[in-house]
Amino acid sequence: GHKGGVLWFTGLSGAGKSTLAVATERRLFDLGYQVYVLDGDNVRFGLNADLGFSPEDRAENIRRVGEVAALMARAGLIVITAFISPYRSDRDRARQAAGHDFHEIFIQADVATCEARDPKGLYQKARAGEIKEFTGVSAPYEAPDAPELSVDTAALPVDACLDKLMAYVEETFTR
Ligand code: GGZ
Repeated sequence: GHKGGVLWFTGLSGAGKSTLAVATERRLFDLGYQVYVLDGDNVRFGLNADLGFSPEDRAENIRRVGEVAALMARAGLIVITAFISPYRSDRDRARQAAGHDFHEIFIQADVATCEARDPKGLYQKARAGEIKEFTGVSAPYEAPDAPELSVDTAALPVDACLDKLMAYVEETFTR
């Protein structure tokens, strides 16, 4: 089998984290890898249902996800996390929790591109002031300084992003 590890996706809302996480999970699963995605859909409604989007709550969100991801990786899984995780210090703490098996992957797209996509209409609401502290509009996003991998979804089509991710994973997780 393969070793466990954490693929930590970070990027703006609408950058493509969840789309690429689920597509990568599917491809790896079909190749026989044990893989699981943690994202807002399965964490913010359960484990982290008590948390909002203040800087403190985001820090606690990422702290818990980092600890859970580290446990799952230690159990031998490839864990793909898809959270904005806008603060460098929070991501660094998640890295420390996982030890050597942590891979920071920048799912990169500028605010204008994400805002043009706006699949859930959240940017529009944020601009109208209906959502406060929205990342990229009224809350900060601190881009990674030295991610293990960057995937530019504003410049590349989904298939090319996926190929890049798969190439990285297959060279990283020797079977
Ligand atoms: C950013 C928000 C906010 C605010 C709700 N700021 O595109 P989405 O909808 O599906 O993904 C976003 C998700 C972000 O949750 P995370 O747990 O990834 O954030 S963090 O890592 O910063 O804790 C967005 C939605 O929740 N959303 N309000 N104010 N995104």
